[in-house]
This record gives sequence, structure tokens and C-alpha cells, in this order.
Amino acid sequence: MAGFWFTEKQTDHFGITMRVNQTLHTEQTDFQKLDMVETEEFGNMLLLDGMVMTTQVDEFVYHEMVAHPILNTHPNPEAVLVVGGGDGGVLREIMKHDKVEKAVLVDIDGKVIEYSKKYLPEIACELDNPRVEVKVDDGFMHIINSKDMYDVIMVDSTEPVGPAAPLFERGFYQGIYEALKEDGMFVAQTDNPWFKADLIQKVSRDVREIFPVTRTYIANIPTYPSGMWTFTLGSKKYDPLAVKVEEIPDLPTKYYSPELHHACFVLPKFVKALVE
Ligand code: PUT
Repeated sequence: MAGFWFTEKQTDHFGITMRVNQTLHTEQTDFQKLDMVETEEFGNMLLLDGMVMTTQVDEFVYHEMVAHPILNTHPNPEAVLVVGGGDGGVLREIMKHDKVEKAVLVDIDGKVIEYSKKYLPEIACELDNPRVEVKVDDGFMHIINSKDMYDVIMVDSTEPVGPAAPLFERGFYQGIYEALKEDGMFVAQTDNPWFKADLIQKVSRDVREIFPVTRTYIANIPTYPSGMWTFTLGSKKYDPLAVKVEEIPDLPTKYYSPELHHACFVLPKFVKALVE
């Protein structure tokens, strides 16, 4: 039988394995190893440095959950920045919000954008929207050089290794604070509580020291390590838990809903213990 079994090692002793039918593209970019493969169970899948970034089948969970909780909390998210996110999935969700006048996406690796457009077209479909500006650049430097510019910043990075490692440092969150307007807010993907508990604890502490409102929420993403994924939100003013359910628009989504807007912040006790 053609194809092979791919394993993403999530710790030295544990991994997730799935059947790959064929490799569609593979290359070492200037920043990371990029593989686009066709899987049996999850459709086309983007791997960076051997880690699952997105798949056609479960991508909606992650992309919706980065974009909608924050955009349905900020009352006027006109200027939005996405750091990373070159596959375009978060942007696709952002474009569902009419209040967003301009979304800037800064990804360090143009190859991610190029091959997502080719092999993940339903994820990358809004990258050429006229309300979107795509920059192939260093997101960290973009943040450091932006002051008082954005209403909302979303950090859609890889895991905290390789080019993404600086995006989990306290200095980066301080830079985000300064890049935001006076009532701005940000959200970052912050990995999983089973194998990255220390990271979540540290990020939550750092963000809490900088932002008056800090919240952690979770989503279930089957192809990510452990399946349970966290997001950390920092806000200068608005609290996602203060938003009334009946005021949240029912967008065309498959995971996020007005009810889930609140429910996703209810954490299992062992996760809650990490962020308090
Ligand atoms: N940006 C997606 C996060 C990757 C998790 N493997």
C-alpha cells in the first residue's frame, strides 16, 4: 500500500500518528522545514518543522477560536494585526466581521503563504481581500516598531521553538501592549496544558503583569498535541466575560457560537490552577 505513517512526536515518549497518502510539497525554507501532505483522515495538512499547523478537516476550530472571542468583545475592532497565520485561516474568520476596516498579516515565511494558497485554498481564501494587507516580515520587529496602532492583535504562531520562540517572551507581550491603542486587546495561541503546563503558567503570569484583564480559554483540536488547546487573551479595558450572549452575532461558524463565547472560558480544574 502506498503512503506512510507520519508521527508528530509531542514529547520524547508520546506522539500522534496518522496515515499520509502522499507528500504534495517539501522544502527547507529560510526559516523552517515545510511539508504539505495529503492525509487519509484530515485532508491536506501543513507541517512546519514536523509539527501539525493545520489540516483541512479540523482547521475551523483553531481559526474560529483565535478570531471570534476577541472580535466579539472589542466594540470597534477597526484595525487588526495578525502575527504569523500565513495559512490565512484566522484572516478568513476576521473577514466575517464588517467592523474590521483593515487587517494586516505579518508572517516571516512567504513560503507558508504560497503553499497554503496552492494546497489549502479554502483556508487561504481571504488573503487577497482588499481589506487585507499581507507583509512577509518579522512579526516580532513589526510589533516593536508599531506604537498605538491596533485595536486587536492576534498571535497565530507555531509552537515555542524555532522562529516562534521569541513570541512567547515577556518582552513580546510588552511590545504588544505598546502596539495596541488605549483600549486594545490581544490573543495568542498558548499550546496545551498536558505537555506545556510550565509555558502556560509563565505566559499567563507575564500577561497578567502587563494587562489589567487576562483570560485563558480552551478548544478541542484533534490534530494538535493532546487535543486540548489554550488561548491567552490580554486586554486594556474590555472583558470577554462581560459581553452579553444575546448581543453576540450568530456568525457562519462551525465551532464558535454565542453560548460558547462564555463556555470556552470555563476551565478544567487542572488548567485553572495553571493560570491563577
Ligand atoms: N498556529 C497553529 C498552532 C500549531 C499547533 N501545532
